Amino acid sequence: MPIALITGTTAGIGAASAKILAENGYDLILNGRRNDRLEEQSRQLTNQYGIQTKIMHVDIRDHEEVEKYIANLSSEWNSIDLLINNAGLAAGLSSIESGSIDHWNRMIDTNIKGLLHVTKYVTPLLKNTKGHIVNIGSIAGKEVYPNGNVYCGTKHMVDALNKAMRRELAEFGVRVTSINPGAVETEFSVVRLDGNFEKAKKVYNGFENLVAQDIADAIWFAVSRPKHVNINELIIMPSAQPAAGEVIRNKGL
Ligand code: NDP
Ligand code: 8X3
Repeated sequence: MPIALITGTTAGIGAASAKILAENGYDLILNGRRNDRLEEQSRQLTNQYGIQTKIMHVDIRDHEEVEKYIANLSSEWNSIDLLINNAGLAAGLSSIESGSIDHWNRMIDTNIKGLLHVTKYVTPLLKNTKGHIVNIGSIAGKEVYPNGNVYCGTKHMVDALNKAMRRELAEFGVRVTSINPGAVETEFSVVRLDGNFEKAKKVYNGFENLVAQDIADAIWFAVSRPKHVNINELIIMPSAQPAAGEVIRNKGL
């Protein structure tokens, strides 16, 4: 069975990706900080799809923990075919002058440094299998919008790293893809708005947002192409979101 390591499987896009890969016979290394969710997810996927799962209860911001976890993988688990760099977040929505340093650090440490930590230690394993890296970027890595400043910056970095990885890894037969969504209703806005569920709900009012399954389907499309086909990048938007930060509401779209 092929093996995938997905970061951030306890919610949203990561959880939907874990499900679609399990349906397609992947054994999974499941990552996140909320261990109760990881344990429940592991049980469910194993029972429902008959796959093997392994929990990676590691905060990807901690490079020493990431290194230790990957180095200690047994021979049954270290033959990784697919890495999905999904874990990430937006924190806050404000101008630079009124931005929170704590929010900035969380985004930079997770979206950029966390992704680098996991990629650094998993890449040698992917070279052995001629595997695939899927980086979850964002429309915020292609465009910017007012008050999105640092989040957009981190996702522009993911876009650059995605291109850099492809250039470094093509000669080893490792494919590299980025998937760049617009508004997907997950826990994303609740996290961004510091747990304010009411305000988070309003982000998706008056139009049909994407759901995590839409993105998981796109990931599976990229992953399931034949080996000679590399999907470099996909941008996937709600039909009612023609650009970053611009949504057409209350028109039945
Ligand atoms: P969710 O908040 O629903 O899920 C985020 C996941 O990341 C959770 O499983 C969370 O798990 C995990 N995570 C966060 N920080 C860490 C960490 N330090 N270490 C390990 N895991 C971590 O958001 P989405 O599913 O929407 O987001 C997934 C990715 O998609 C992100 O990179 C996001 O930027 C990107 N994206 C989202 C869009 C959207 O509109 N929703 C659009 C474009 C891109 P836990 O809390 O248990 O650690
Ligand atoms: C999340 C999408 O448009 O909120 O990356 O930045 S957006």
